[in-house]
Amino acid sequence: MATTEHRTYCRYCISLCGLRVTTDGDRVVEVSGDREHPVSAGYTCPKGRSLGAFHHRPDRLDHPVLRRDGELVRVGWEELLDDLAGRIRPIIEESGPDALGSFLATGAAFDPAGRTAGTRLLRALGSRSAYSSATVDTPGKPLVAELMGGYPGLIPAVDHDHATLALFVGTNPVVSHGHLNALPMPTARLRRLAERGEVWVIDPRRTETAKLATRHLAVRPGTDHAVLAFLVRELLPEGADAAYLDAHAEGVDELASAVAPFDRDTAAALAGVPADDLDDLLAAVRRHGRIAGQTGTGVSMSATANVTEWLLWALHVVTGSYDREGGMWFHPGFLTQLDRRRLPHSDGSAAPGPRSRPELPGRYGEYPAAALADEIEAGNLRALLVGGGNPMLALPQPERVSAALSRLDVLAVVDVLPSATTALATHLLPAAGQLERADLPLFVDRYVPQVSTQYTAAVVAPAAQRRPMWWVFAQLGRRLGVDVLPAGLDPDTATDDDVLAAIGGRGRVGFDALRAADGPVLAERAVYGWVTDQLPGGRWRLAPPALVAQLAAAPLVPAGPGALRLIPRRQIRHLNSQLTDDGGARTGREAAAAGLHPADAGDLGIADGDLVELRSAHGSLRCVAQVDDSLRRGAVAVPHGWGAPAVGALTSDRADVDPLTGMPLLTDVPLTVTRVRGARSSRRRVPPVRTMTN
Ligand SMILES: Nc1nc2c(c(=O)[nH]1)N[C@H]1C(S)=C(S)[C@@H](COP(=O)(O)OP(=O)(O)OC[C@H]3O[C@@H](n4cnc5c(=O)[nH]c(N)nc54)[C@H](O)[C@@H]3O)O[C@H]1N2
Ligand SMILES: Nc1nc2c(c(=O)[nH]1)N[C@H]1C(S)=C(S)[C@@H](COP(=O)(O)OP(=O)(O)OC[C@H]3O[C@@H](n4cnc5c(=O)[nH]c(N)nc54)[C@H](O)[C@@H]3O)O[C@H]1N2
Ligand code: SF4
Ligand SMILES: [Mo]
Repeated sequence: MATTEHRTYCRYCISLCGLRVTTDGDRVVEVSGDREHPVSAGYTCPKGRSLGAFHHRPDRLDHPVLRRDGELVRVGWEELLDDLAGRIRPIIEESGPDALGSFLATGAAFDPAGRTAGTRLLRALGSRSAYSSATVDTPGKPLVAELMGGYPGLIPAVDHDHATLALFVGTNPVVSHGHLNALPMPTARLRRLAERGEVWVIDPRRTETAKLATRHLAVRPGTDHAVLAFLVRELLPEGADAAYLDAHAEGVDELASAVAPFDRDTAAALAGVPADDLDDLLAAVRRHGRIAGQTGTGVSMSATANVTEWLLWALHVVTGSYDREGGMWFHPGFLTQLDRRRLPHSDGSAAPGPRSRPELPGRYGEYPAAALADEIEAGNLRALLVGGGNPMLALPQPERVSAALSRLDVLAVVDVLPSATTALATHLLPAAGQLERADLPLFVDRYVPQVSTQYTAAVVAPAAQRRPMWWVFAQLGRRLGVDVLPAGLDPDTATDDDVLAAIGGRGRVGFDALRAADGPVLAERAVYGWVTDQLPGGRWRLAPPALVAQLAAAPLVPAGPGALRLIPRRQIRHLNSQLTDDGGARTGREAAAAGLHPADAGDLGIADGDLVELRSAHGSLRCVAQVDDSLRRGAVAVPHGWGAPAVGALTSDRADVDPLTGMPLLTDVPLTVTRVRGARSSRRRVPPVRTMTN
C-alpha cells in the first residue's frame, strides 16, 4: 500500500492541534497527533482524531442543491450560482443592499480565505447586515479591551512558563480547550501550573478543570464580579503595584469608589461562598504579587459579563500583572503581528443597530446576532448567506429563528454537513472541509499559547462537488458585479494558496517560507511589553464610565437566592452543534441532559434519568435529568448544540440582552424544573458523562 503522510492541524477549536494524517490515494486512513508540534506535542482530543471519519461521512454535503417549488433538486454549480445571483439581484434593487445579510460563524473562523471572501462580498455590495457568532459568544471581551486599553483586539494570554498564580473564571479548558486562550494538552499544562504554584477555579460546577486546580470557588452564577471587586478593593491599599499604577494607569480613585461596596461579607454573601475562601484568595494574590487570570463563556454570557471582565483586567493592572513576565502577556499574533504595528485607538462607541433594533450596538463591522430574527420579521433582511454557522441552534428562541429563516426569500448555506439550518436552505452550497483546503490560522493564531503558526496544504483534494468557501463567495460576487478576491485575483483561476498569500502574507515569516516549512513555525513563546507603551496616553483606563455605571446598577444581594439557574456547559465529543449527530457512534457516551444537584433533584422529586420540563420566562423544553454532584446547588447545567433539547428555548434575544454589547444572556437564567408525570416508567438511564481528556 503506497500511503502518504501529511502534516496539518485541526480546525475544530482554537487549540489548532498539530496532526499527522495518512492517506492512501483519496482515502484518509489515519489521523494522529503530531508529536513534533511545538504547541500541542502530539495531543489530540476525540474530535480531532475523528477527522478521517468526518471526511468520508456518507452524509457530507457533496452537491449543490436548490429548493425549487418546495422540492430539493441537485444541480450543477453554474446553475446554482446563477439562480442565487438572479434572486439576490432584485432584492438589492428593491430593498437596498442591507436586505442581503451574512452569518459567518465558527466554521468560518477557521477558514480565513472563505471568511474574508464573505466579508468582502457584503462590503463590496454595500450591505451592513453582517452577523456572526461572536455576538453570542464573547462581545464583552473586545469591548473591555477597547474601553480600558484603546484597542479591541488586545488578547491577554496566560504566561505558562512563569505564572505562579493562575485563575480560571467560568471556563473549563480541560473540556473546551479554551475560550480566547487556547489550552491544548490541558491536563499537562494545568498540572505544570499547579506544580509551580497555585491554580484557582471559579465555577458553579466542580469541573474537570477544577479537579486539577489547587482551589475551587463554587460561586453562585452571575456573581463573579463580586469576588473580583472584593479583591481589587482590598489590593488597592495593600498589595497593589503602586509604581506601575503611577506610571501606567488612570482612574485609580474612581475604581476604588466603584468597588467600595464589595467588602468581604457583601462579596461572600452575594457569591454564596465562605468569606474565609475569599480571604485565602486575597492572601494568595498578595503572596504571589502577580496573577494570570482568564475568563470563559461562564462569564462572557452573563448579565455581569462586562463588569466581570473589566474587574479581572483591573486586577491585573492593579497588581502590575499585564504585559509582564509571570502574569499575562498580550498575544500579537504570528500573522497579524500587532507588536510591530502602531495600534489605532478607539473609545468603545457604537454605531446604531439595524433598523428594527436601533438600540443594539453595531461594532466591529457587525450587528448583534440578537437582531437577526427581528430584522427578518421586519422584512429588512430578505436574503441571508450562512457560512460555517448554525444559527438555528446558536441563537435564542429556535422556534422563532426557524420561522424567520423560513420566511427569507433566500437562505444560502455554505456548509460541510446537514444541520438544523441547512434543513431550511433555499440554496445549499457544499464546502471543502478542513482536510480539503490549504489553510493558515489567520483569525485564530492569536489564541494559541505561543506565537506560532502553521501553513497546511490540502491533505486530500475536495471530494465530489465540494468547493472552497472563498470560491463560492467570489463566484457569487462575480455574478453580482463585484470583485471579492483580494489582489485582483480571478475566481476562475485562483488557488487556495493565491488567496492565502494575499491575505496572510504579511506575517513574521513570508508566505512562501511558511509554505515551504509545511508544518508549524514557532516564533516566540511569549512577547512582553509591547502594549503598555501603546496605550492611549500611555495609561490603562481603570474606570470606564459605562462599566462603572453597570457595576453600580448590579444588585448587591442575590436575587431569589434559592432559585434554580440555567448555566451552560460544553462536552468533549461535540463542538457546539457539530458532531452531535454522529450516527450514535461517537457521541453515545454524552447525554443531552439537564444536570441537577442531588439535593435540588431530591427536593423536586426527580431521579436520575427522569424526563423533566425546564421552564424560564422565555420558553420551555423537555429533556432527561442527570443528577450530578459536581454542580453547586441551584445551578442547572444544560449543554448547547443539541437539537433536542434546544437550550436556546430558555433564553431570549429580546428581553434579556446586555445593553452595551447586545449579547443575549445565556447563563444565570432563572428557571423552574418539574418532573414530567408518568414518565418515570419509561425512564431511560442516561449513560454517565465520561470526560475523555487524553
Ligand atoms: N469540546 C468542546 N470544545 C469547545 C466547544 C464545544 O462545544 N465543545 N465550543 C467552543 C466554543 S465556540 C467556545 S466559545 C469555547 C468556550 O470555552 P469555555 O468558556 O471554557 O466553555 P465551557 O467549557 O462551557 O466553560 C464554561 C464554564 O462556565 C461555568 N459557568 C456557567 N455560568 C457561570 C458563572 O456565572 N460564573 C462562573 N464563574 N462560571 C460559570 C460553567 O459551569 C462551565 O464550566 O469552547 C470551545 N471549545
Ligand atoms: N444557550 C446557549 N447558546 C449558545 C451557547 C451556549 O453555551 N449556550 N454557545 C454560543 C457559542 S460560544 C457559539 S460560538 C455559538 C455557535 O454558533 P455557530 O458557530 O453558528 O455554531 P456551530 O454549531 O459551531 O456551527 C458551525 C457550522 O459550521 C459548519 N462547518 C464546519 N466546518 C466547516 C467548514 O470547513 N466550512 C464551512 N463552510 N462550514 C463548516 C458546521 O457543519 C456547522 O454547521 O453558539 C452560541 N449559543
Ligand atoms: S483540542 Fe481537539 S478539537 Fe481542539 S484542536 Fe485539538 S484535536 Fe482539534
Ligand atoms: Mo463560542
